[in-house]
Amino acid sequence: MKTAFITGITGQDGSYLAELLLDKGYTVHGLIRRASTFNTDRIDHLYRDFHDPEARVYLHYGDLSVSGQLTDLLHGIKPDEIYHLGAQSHVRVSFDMPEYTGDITGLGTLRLLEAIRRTGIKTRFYQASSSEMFGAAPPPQSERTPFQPQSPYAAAKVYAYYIVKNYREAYNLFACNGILFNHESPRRGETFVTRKITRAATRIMLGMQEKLYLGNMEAKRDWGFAGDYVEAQWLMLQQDSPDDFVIALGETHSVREFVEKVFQKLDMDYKEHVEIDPKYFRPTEVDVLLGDSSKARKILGWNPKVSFDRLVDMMIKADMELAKKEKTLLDAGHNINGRIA
Ligand code: NDP
Ligand code: GDR
Repeated sequence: MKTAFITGITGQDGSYLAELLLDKGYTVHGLIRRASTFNTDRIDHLYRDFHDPEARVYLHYGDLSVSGQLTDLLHGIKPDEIYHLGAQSHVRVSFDMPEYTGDITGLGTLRLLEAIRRTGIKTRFYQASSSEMFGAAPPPQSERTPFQPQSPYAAAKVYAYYIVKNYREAYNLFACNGILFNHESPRRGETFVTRKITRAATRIMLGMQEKLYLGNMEAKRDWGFAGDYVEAQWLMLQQDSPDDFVIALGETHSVREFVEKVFQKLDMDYKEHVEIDPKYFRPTEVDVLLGDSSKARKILGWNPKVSFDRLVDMMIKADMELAKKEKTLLDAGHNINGRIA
């Protein structure tokens, strides 16, 4: 039975990956941050009290900013595979918190690599690299496309990408960069644009919200389903030799198209509800992302199952259920958290 260590286990990808690895018989250790509120909603269904003999998920407090503790954790757990998904992952926020983003999203990767080197554990390492690294490079983008990062987040991910390559070459580490294009799901954080749209549209439909405020609606993204993408992460660490792979569905849609589609599916006209708020514009934008994942399809045999249209349906369905629950509570006189992304 293999043991995996996941940073970012409480995030969208971490939760799907933990499910996948548990299904495959792994024992899963995850890094979580101490917070004054619960931050384990996405993995609560996987967790069992550690006194339970069936327990296979173990959570450890820690932070990507603290190297000594990461070293101790890896020394103690000695995982066969490390999936490094933890990051300050919001591009817009990275302009507000560039130093923090550089520290966590960039140096966080180095701290883990150093922990592996110093402890001397034999392990395989997955780095959550991003299509944001391509930035201004014209589409389609593949493993051969030069990076042109357009944000502090993207610059931090470029640093992490190259330090992974360096440790692979310098120390013969089995380390892979998965260059993943945008992937979404009902578990997507509510401040990312797809989820913000499906949350708002379903609430608008049930009369709980009037307007949806967005930024640049002309940006185009290659959106796939997170559940399919974590499978690619696992596949990369099962190969005979380490390599870097682009993971993408291979079609691109604008934010406007996404909004239009969601509202249409709910029989509404988005123009009556959507307004532009410049607050959501970015100082520098990534205009078009369109991934060429032919290498991953050929070498990893990766084959995504969920189409763009089905992804939109999944997200609408889940958010409609959530909105209905909220409405029931509201109608019964309860106060709900009405904070909008
Ligand atoms: P999320 O934002 O949903 O999750 C980020 C995770 O990182 C959370 O578990 C968060 O913990 C954790 N984290 C943040 N800061 C720290 C810290 N200082 N110390 C320890 N943990 C921390 O991201 P996704 O699941 O969407 O993405 C996973 C990874 O993949 C990220 O690295 C992201 O940059 C990258 N990526 C994502 C893509 C996407 O489309 N989703 C595409 C390409 C790359 P907490 O829950 O406590 O906040
Ligand atoms: P992105 O995702 O920046 O691609 O990064 P996000 O959903 O935040 O933005 C996608 C595009 O939509 C435009 N946009 C808005 N975005 C947000 N969040 N909110 C808005 O109101 C809004 N209006 C328009 C943005 O300008 C952008 O062009 C995601 C993250 O998961 C990263 O961690 C990951 O690396 C990349 O995807 C690949």
